Amino acid sequence: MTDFTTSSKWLFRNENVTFAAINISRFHAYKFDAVKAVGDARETVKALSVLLREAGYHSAYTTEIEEAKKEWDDELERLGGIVCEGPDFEPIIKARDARTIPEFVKLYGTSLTQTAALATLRAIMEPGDNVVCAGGSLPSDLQRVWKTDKIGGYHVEYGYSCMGYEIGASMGVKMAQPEVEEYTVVGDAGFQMLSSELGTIMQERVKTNILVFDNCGFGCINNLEMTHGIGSIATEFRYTDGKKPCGDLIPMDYAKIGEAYGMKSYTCRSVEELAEALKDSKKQTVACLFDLKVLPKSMTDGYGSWWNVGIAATSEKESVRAAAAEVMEYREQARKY
Ligand SMILES: Cc1ncc(C[n+]2csc(CCOP(=O)(O)OP(=O)(O)O)c2C)c(N)n1
Ligand SMILES: [Mg+2]
Repeated sequence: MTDFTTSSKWLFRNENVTFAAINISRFHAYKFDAVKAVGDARETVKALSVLLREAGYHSAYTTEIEEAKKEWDDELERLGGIVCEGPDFEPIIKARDARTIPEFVKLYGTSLTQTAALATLRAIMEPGDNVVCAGGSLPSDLQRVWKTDKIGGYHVEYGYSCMGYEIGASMGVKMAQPEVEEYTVVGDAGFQMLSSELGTIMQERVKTNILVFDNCGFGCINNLEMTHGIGSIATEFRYTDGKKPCGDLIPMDYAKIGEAYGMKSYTCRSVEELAEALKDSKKQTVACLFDLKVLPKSMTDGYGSWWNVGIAATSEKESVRAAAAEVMEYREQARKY
């Protein structure tokens, strides 16, 4: 019952619903005022099934779960198939600087979207391979679109979503399970925070695969400020006019950073290029870096979710005051515990 899963305690509000929680931590089992069972999940489920069978319990659900799953599988297929066809591309996220998409397409000549890149990666990974992630828009996208096939195969730092964690973690995860491939997905800003750990990866001769999602900025923060009435301020990587970063987008070549460390590097501007690069990387014994030119604003969005984000309650901007009033309204609606 984390912040993401519950939309900051706003999602599950039906007063007629009581939660049953199984958790090894008593503290966590209390969440949502649940009827709690403190213990190992598998053992508790086993014990509960015996008790429920004895009590003659029958679930009221028939095909609902299967249907919901089918609907979601269709949605994942749609997300995985989104391709940018040119400067007029209409990405998932609507709140944006009108300059950004045409400028990015011209800068990199790319058709790759974030959702398609994730789907391509997942399809090419072998069962049992590991994925690592921490900050930016990727942890919430992974929570929505990723399918995990083993315990521990999904190593995502949801505690603080600490940017910079990714590259060190890629090395640690690979060292823990050297027999399978490890794939780290990291935003361009997260990568910039601790790319120096690539040196340690090379020093220890650890073969990791690092996929840098270059969308020219702090994508998820830009989304947040634009949907909270602030506008796009200093969250895209743009040249400054000496005061504000309001100029053109700044091109960056992350593949060259990988090469500088002696890694095998790839630049990917389409699903096809990414698929080829991933296949080739499996033959490499040296660590690999993928510079993915992913369209800004092409991450997932919506699905009726809400996130409790702090915002100034007093501001000269009417749009910020309106956004603050809305946050307060949602907080009122959210469950308190
Ligand atoms: C160390 C750290 N500082 C600040 C933040 C707040 N923060 C969350 S996401 C983000 C921007 C991430 O940009 P990027 O890594 O490029 O990912 P994108 O959102 O573009 O996918 C920031 C500044 C954080 N999570 N960790
Ligand atoms: Mg980014």
